[in-house]
Amino acid sequence: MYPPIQLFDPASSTYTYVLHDPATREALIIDPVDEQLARDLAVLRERGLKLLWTVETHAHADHVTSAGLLAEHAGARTAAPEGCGIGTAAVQLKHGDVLKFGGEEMLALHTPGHTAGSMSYLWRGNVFTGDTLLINGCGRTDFQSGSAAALYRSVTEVLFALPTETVVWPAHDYQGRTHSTIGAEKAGNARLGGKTLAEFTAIMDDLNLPKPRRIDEAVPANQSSGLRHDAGGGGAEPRAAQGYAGDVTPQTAYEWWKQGQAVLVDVRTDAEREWVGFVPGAVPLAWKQWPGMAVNVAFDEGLKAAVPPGKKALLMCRSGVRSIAAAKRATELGIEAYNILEGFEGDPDENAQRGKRGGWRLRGLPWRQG
Ligand SMILES: N[C@@H](CCC(=O)N[C@@H](CS)C(=O)NCC(=O)O)C(=O)O
Repeated sequence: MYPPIQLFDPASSTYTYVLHDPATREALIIDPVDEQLARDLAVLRERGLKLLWTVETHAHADHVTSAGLLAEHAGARTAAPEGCGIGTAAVQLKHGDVLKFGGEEMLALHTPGHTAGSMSYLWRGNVFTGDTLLINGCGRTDFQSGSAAALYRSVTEVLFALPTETVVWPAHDYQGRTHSTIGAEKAGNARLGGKTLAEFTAIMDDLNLPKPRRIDEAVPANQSSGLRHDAGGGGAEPRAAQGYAGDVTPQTAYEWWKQGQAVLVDVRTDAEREWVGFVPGAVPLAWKQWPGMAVNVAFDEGLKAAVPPGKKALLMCRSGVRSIAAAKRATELGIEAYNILEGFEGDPDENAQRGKRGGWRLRGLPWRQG
């Protein structure tokens, strides 16, 4: 028996969990936080883990997931509860579904209440309860399709039906506690232990919690796996804090390019350009290349040669994620670099197919194949 790896984001008091199969090193991550992307990639690298899945317990209101970024950087597939409106997740989980990693299996349990789609996940005597059941507490039920009655049923009928020794791993703790057990929560949870539905509803009605600070930004971002394509039509959305000049829509990028202000650099692989299509006149300069998607050692020299002083660089990849890494590198090289939102093909749709959700091609901008 080995425990999950528990990681903490202090800004949102969020716990992220990494589970793995020690034999195959295949892993899964639950509720990753975008600001902790570098830490999580380092954990995976240091432990020699291959990330197969990113999994959400629900669309969070207090922080943004790194699921989309992990899919891009670590090659994971995204999974999320089907009732959470996370249309970009490749797998929409239903109650009873199983996610496999190596010889391990994790079972999805629909536990609505904090949100209508919320799920908990059961793995080897551990239950990851998201915001359904917290240590000596529970998720609030006053927004985002929350329901105190649904949460009461989820906890008392689904989670409390698990063996008492089952270890409870919540999505948050605001007081530094790390885990609990079903037995301890059944006996002592101040909101739910031994309480009737009426008592519980009265407690929840009385909480009067302030709205999470980032709710208006976080929920829509989480419903697209944390990939924020939110730049306004006209100009660039400043992203200086993130290490590059900004994000631009494909249309804005096209205008800047046509006006001669900027050089359009396609950072996809040769194979992507060949098979999916390319923009005539764009500079082909891969950020990463097969095999292994290692960073292209000729990127820096190629970029410096392609972008004359005084011109901006517009970086385009498949969906606007790899191009962020390339834009950061370009900025380090002293170039005013912008990421093109949505990339060439946009995000995957509900069938995990690209090309229907945004992207240079869908926006009707010039491109060719073959
Ligand atoms: N103060 C935090 C939010 C705290 C909060 O509302 N947490 C939610 C989960 S995102 C909750 O369900 N809390 C239950 C509780 O505090 O009892 C923020 O501004 O982000």
